[in-house]
Amino acid sequence: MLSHCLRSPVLQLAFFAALLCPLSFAEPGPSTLIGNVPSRATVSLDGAWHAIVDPYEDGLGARFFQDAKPKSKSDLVEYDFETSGTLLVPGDWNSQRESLFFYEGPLWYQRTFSYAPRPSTRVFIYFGAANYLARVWLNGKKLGEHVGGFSPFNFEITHEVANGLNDLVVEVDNTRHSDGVPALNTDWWNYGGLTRSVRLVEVPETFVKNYVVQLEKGSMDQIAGWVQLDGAAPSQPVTIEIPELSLKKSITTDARGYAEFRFPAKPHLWSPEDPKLYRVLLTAGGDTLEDQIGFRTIETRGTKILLNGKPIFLRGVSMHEEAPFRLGRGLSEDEVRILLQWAKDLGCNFVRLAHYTHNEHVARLADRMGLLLWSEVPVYWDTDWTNPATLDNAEAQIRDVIARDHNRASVILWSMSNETPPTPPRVEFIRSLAAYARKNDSTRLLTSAMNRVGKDDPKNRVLNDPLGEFLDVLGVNEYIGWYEGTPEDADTTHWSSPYDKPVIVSEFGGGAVYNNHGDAQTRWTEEYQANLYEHQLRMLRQMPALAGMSPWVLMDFRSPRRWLPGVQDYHNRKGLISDRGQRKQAFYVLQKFYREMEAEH
Ligand code: GCB
Repeated sequence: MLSHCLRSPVLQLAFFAALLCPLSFAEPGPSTLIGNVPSRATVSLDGAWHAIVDPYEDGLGARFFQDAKPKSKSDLVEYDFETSGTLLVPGDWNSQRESLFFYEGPLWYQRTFSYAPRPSTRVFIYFGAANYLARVWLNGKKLGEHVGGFSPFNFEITHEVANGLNDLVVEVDNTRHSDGVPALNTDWWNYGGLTRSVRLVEVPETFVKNYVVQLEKGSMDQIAGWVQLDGAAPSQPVTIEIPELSLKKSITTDARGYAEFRFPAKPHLWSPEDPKLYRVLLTAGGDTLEDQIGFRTIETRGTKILLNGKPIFLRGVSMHEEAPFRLGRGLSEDEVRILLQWAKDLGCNFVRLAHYTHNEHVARLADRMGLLLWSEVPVYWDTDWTNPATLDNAEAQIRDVIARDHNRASVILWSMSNETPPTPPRVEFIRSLAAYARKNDSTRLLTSAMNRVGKDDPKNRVLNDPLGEFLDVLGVNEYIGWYEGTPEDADTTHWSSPYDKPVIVSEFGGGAVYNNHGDAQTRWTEEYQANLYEHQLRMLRQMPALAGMSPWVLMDFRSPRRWLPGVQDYHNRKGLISDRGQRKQAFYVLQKFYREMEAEH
């Protein structure tokens, strides 16, 4: 990915400048990303874009990026964006056109925009995400490429953007690859398209590219962090202000635009019960950036997770980035709020964002609503463990979500992977990925959802995946009562772990069709699912080292590998809530349990 993005000379410079930065407690990393774009004044390019479906990928050879029109009556041009129909951005194409429901392959987007360049202003084009490969051209000139369906990326266009009308063409290709991240098989819909907002970001010539402002690890009275400037005058005074704490500090960046800071402060601590956010202002040169930041600590001690120094039990639920009531990607802030409010109604203080980076509204809303988050990269099931390019790809994805969300108090866990086999190459892959994540953010906890447990005696399960050594928190997915045995088997199953670390049961559950009733032995009934939850919860109460759980899953979601007609119809039905917002019986079983846990902790 990096090599693709580095085709732009400006980004190359930024990249090598960033590489020179000293490694510290939270190094800025080689990311070319602009941080905190949602807080900047941007020009939205969302709306209807022209779209050409190109199943054989002939558009490259036919030079769609030139958006040509016949110059004469006899001129042959075999495509025409203007008359090819439109698709909404942000959005996936699968749920916008019936003919594209199962479509995987290349599709070309085009739109024009007017622009009036302003003096001393740099312009970037920022994509919230495009699944999976994106190639971008402006006025016929290639800006670069990006691989990875869930991370943001940007290209500088200061010297490419025209005064007046500009023509933007983006090829998006959601073909799956065995060496991709994720690889070939997933239990979620491979929604293709420009699935998040596209914006123009204007910044002064030298600007705040990224920053971290948070409590220093292990401290409740020191705020620490770093600022990275980008531009021709990288050495500048930078002011960091937190008006409510009457704090105003100035530092000066070095020749590479980088500075660290540390100063005493006693902020009121952020927690799910009291999600206090402070207005934080960063000023450098002509750039002022505003953020809303919560201050909290997160650490582990033995088998406990400590938030602000006190043990916390994570009452969670897993969720996909799938829109309520309509299914699909391209979620608005209001749609994210609905999902997070459902989690709160369930009694949650924690949400597992499965299985990839979710959109940028989520962590911001979670900061405001008081929800802790587990954020994951899509190293899912079979991955090309020995391929260095695959590891680079996974590293780029974790690097970019860290660069996007490292100021969000809600995010406490970075998850490296989901359900991967404990073979030596996989252990080595995830060990490297975890080391890389820690280098980019040493303040948060690392985890993985594991599912291979020592099962010599199925009644005594041992969480002994060798990966446990490199993680702070052990995630475990188990499906007693659904993929193995009966729900009652949970009553006599015991768990242990050789690691003195907290455990989160990151998945358990079973499928039910809303309003399908029967006895508790009949699959797909609400009664079966509710009974499964009853037995699971009884078992989990006895589980030593249990620090939290995120059952599978908040809402029914689309999956290509769920075929059963009349029951699944290409949906995974393990939701506690249907895709139409109806709550199943198991929702109330879990809600009751969470009320009890809240009272006990
Ligand atoms: C799992 C996976 C999740 C699936 C779920 C299921 O173990 O982690 O992605 O959707 O099981 O429903 O089978």
